[in-house]
Amino acid sequence: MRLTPELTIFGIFLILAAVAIGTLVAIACVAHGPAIEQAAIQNQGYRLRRIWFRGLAIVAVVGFLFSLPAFPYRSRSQLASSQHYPVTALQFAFVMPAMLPINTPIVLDVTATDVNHGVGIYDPDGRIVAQVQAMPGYTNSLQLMLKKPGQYVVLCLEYCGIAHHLMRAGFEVR
Ligand SMILES: [Cu+2]
Repeated sequence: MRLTPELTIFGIFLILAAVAIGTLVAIACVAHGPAIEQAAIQNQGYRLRRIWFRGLAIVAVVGFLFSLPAFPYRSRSQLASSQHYPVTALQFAFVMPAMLPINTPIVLDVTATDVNHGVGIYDPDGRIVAQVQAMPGYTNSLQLMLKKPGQYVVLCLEYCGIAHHLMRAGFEVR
């Protein structure tokens, strides 16, 4: 059996679950004695809750401030200067460019002519890099920066009719 990332994560989950269950069983084994009145531990519980809440709030605010510069969406002016490419989904094909530039901020303007479709973009290694819905009467603007050269695959990710499974397109990135 090949060790896939999914199996690795499952293995880590099993180990952590075993540790958590073991800890609870150990606590249950050593913690006996008369029950404590709730009022006696209530204030301590509230105090712990306050500390926990304030700690989480600080972590959230600091994390937000530090991650803000990496915000993945472009500003209005950056969007205007990005290269736009039309993508149209229909039963049962995609109409789109055969080639897209590498390491360039691009925008795919995605729409559909008949029913809802999904546009899933897979890089040359078969990993999904972006997905967006294609809807009739509406244009979704998908911001992208393709960093790997090679042949990309586009698959429909939303069941759209009898030949949905045949909806497959591709483009080259270089
Ligand atoms: Cu489909």
